[in-house]
Amino acid sequence: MSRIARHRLPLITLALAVATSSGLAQTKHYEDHKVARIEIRTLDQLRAIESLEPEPDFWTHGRGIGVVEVQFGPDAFAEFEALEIPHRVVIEDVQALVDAERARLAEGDPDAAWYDDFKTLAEINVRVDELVAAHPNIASVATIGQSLEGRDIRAMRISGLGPGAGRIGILFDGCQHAREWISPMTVMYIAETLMNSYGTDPRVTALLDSAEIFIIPVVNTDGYEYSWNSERLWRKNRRNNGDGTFGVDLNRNWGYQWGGQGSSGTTSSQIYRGPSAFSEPETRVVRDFIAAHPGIEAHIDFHSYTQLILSPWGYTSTLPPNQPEFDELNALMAGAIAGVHGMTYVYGPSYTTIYPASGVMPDWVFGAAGAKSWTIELRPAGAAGGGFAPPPAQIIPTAEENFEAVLQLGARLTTALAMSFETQPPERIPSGEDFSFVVVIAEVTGTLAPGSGALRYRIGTGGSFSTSPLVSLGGERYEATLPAADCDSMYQFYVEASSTGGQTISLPAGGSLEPLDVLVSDVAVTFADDCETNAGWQVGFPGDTATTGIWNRMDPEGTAAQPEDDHTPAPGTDCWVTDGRAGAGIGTYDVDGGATTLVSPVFDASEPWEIIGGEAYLTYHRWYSNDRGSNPGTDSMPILISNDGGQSWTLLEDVTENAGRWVARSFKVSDFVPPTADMLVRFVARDDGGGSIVEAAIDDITLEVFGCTRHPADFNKDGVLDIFDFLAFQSMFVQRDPRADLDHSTGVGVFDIFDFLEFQRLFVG
Ligand code: 0X9
Ligand code: ZN
Repeated sequence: MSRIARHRLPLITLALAVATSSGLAQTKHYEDHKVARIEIRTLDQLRAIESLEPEPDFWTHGRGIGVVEVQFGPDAFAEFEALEIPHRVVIEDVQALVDAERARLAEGDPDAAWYDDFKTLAEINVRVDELVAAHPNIASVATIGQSLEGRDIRAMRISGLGPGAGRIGILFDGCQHAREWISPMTVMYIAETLMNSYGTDPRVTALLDSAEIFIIPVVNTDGYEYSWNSERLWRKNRRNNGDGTFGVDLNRNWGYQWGGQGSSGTTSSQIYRGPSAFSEPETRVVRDFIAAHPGIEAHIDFHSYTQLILSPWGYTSTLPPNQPEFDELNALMAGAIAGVHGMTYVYGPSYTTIYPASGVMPDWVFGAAGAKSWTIELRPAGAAGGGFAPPPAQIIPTAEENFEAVLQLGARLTTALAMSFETQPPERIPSGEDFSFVVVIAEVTGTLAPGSGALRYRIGTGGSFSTSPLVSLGGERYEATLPAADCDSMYQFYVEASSTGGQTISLPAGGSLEPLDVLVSDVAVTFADDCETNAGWQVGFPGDTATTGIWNRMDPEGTAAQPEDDHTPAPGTDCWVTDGRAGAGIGTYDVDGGATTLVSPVFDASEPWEIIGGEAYLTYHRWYSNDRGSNPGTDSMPILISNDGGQSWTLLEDVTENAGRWVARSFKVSDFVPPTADMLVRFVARDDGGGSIVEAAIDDITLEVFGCTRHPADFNKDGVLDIFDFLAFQSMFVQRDPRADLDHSTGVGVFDIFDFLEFQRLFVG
């Protein structure tokens, strides 16, 4: 493609633009036309609608069982009503919608921004020229051919200034269908935002430095002009079919499986495929452009409306061999869109997600040109939202959400390497020993540069990062090692790797700007119960009235509300559960008739002698289900903690989360009550709602005290060795405290000079 920008405007478009802005009235084509949303239940119903005279215009081109939106002229609508097919009129007066849009456009608003309303072909061409002129180093435009009536079809190229080798091509086009006015606006916005954000937005910069983006704002230039100047709801190109009808559906004219299901050989049809594949200059021009750019690896054909993301194929329900890849990328784009304004775009293979259509552009681009290709149907979701003529306030949000989709798609397709933790590194690691974890580096589109994998770490939040190389474990697995550090220090770290093409990626993605924190600390476990035996738990508490679902300890029998397995890894089998039997039905052994309480044995949360600066954490694994049955979500499971042997209780959490799996919860005891040696925890499963299914289970309960291991001579536990440790030792010695019985050579419990000598030995160290 020529990189030379062309600023010349075709005279014909200028002339038409003048006609448009002077408010030249269109003929009233749609007087008394309505759009109905119809639920088609049988193919007979469909045939009946299709055979009405004149044939109604399917705004949704899906012709099958399901919901369709159809525009009827007055006579056809009367006949349609006689068919008594369930429907709802969503646009009462199509002509009024078109007139209102036209009046608004004719009036204009001199202060309006460009994306505040739809734009003519001439206005789009001017904007393209201005944009390219403003960004000459990264953007260019070329005329890639002419339409049937001789209008230019133009393509922009946008690419960054980084080293050129190996960049992939990505193509976006709009307006194969004349009336889908929001599609050129969307691709123009994408082009413009890419140009304006290069060098400032790191995501755009990265994309443009590893891809060249091609954008064809209007494929069907004749049809688009015609839609502005004559018939607002024109869809096809302007081919004179020679029989009094006009137009070929360009999106049925592509030469891959041309002529099949979901296209028509009838010239008057809105989905007329043309006399042969690529019979139309518009499809030929774009085909040749794609063929001339073999670097194009991905493409999106923008249409409207119904909010869909459609991957190949259109002509068959057979899935492409790389369907998992399409599944991932479809979901990626839908998620990106939802993240911007919360809009839902349904996604999936074209044929099954909406309907069969043959000779569509993405089938050719994927099947013949070998590039991943999609149709995106933009806003609105239905004709009730304006159909092909949505309120102009929809332009910007539609464009924004689709910009995010193409940006994320582009990032995904240009990523050389992908890095992840095999398991998320812990928040705490032990002191005094190296700590290793496994990083997985996948070569997505690139190759890992040998030796480039590195762990970067520092102690504290300032200063420079040190480097330790990743060690290959074979395949995609690499070992990263943090060197041993003193207790109570905090590490910050991230992992980095580069591709042979020079792309560097970090994990977490922000690298040195958002490193992970890990605290170096020791731990004393003072209570650990895997519930494989009864460690002293008690079932029952004053006020319990439950009649079924009483807590017991067993290997649970799975139901829709109760786990099949305990939490402890094999060979563990048992947990505490609100009657672990499955029973005849889901409601047989669930909790009924009030509360059943499980009370733990006493455990010690006080600071162990060997730990200083200790913080006690209680951890348990819980299962809770209250989202089944006739009255779901009406109950909860309070979990309470006591530090005085059960005299007083404080709420830890009131569980309502129906996770459907084991959930680990950890609590810092001092956030609730001062830790003591007299701790209890109590689980209250109850059915107060009536009719609802309540199931709960508890497993793997631990009390861990995190802190630093005491120096053996630090007898007053203040972290320093001095005379006060000797005094503390001496006073404990005098009290015959077993902890002062440091020497056992003369017998356990014998307090003598040898204990003093041992203290001295430890102190000196
Ligand atoms: O029918 C079309 O060409 C597209 N829909 S539109 O309403 N904009 O006309 C969708 C084509 C998607 N591909 C398949 N359904 N196979
Ligand atoms: Zn379309």
